[in-house]
Amino acid sequence: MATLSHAAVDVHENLEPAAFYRDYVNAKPVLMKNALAGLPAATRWSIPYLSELAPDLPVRLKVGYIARGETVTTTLKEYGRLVDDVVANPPSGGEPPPYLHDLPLFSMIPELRADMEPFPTEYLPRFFRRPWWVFPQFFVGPPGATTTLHFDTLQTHNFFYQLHGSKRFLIVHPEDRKYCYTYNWRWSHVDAENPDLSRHPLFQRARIQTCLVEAGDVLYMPPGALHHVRSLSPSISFNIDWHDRHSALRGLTAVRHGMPRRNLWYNLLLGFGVYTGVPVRYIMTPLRPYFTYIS
Ligand SMILES: O=C(O)CCC(=O)C(=O)O
Ligand SMILES: [Fe+2]
Repeated sequence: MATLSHAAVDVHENLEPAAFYRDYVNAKPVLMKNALAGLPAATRWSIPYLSELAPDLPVRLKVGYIARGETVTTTLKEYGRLVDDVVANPPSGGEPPPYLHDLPLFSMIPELRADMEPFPTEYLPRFFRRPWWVFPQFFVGPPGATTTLHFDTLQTHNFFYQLHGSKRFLIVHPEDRKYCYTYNWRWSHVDAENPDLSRHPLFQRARIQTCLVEAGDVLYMPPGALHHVRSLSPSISFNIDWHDRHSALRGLTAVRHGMPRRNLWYNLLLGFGVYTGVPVRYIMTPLRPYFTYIS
């Protein structure tokens, strides 16, 4: 086993959209520190708060390693209890704990939207602003909840919004995917936190950045950046996977590099939205399966 040296992700408070597009989009990750600090969600949200709003809501949990895709369904209230158990009796080693992963909670619990206003839509391309709340996918979990190294399936840009608790990200440069021993299109065999360089020697060439993301922060990751994410406490986050014109086009040619064919369809739809500015409701019907498919 080996410890590799990691560079820090750039951190900015008050990064204006123009500077963000000039210096970071399609180039490198950046942490927008406290960008959400004024929103009610950043102080109000906790796992009990969610489960009291919708105790009987059925939620799909991922169990074991996320890449395996195994799920069980429970209620939000039961999941809250499970998180309390993990906090009270932290497991020592073994598989990561069950994780509520990739759920469109703003559609499932519409009351949550008010806690996120005024949402900073000005960083998103126009297509993703109206209405912004159809795009987020939530991640809610106990300390130790982990998503192992992967890149996002449509090769979108990623805004990651942290509202409660904190997470540690390890981020690999998109060009260094060739050192990551990937399988099933986007998953890596490498344990990025504790790489076994005798099995995965090329990984020592990967450029890795690290970042602590805390409640109120927004992290940007460019398309194709691989990321490993660990919750350091009970945590509530959501992301928006978005395209600009460049990434939408690259998302079409990615089938040549092994992207599953059905991603081509979703990238066509999102690209159509980005290029034409059509309101999302006109393409919501064909797009809907995407929101239950990404992982
Ligand atoms: O927060 C996590 O566990 C995973 C986040 C992630 O992979 C993403 O936002 O694409
Ligand atoms: Fe991801």
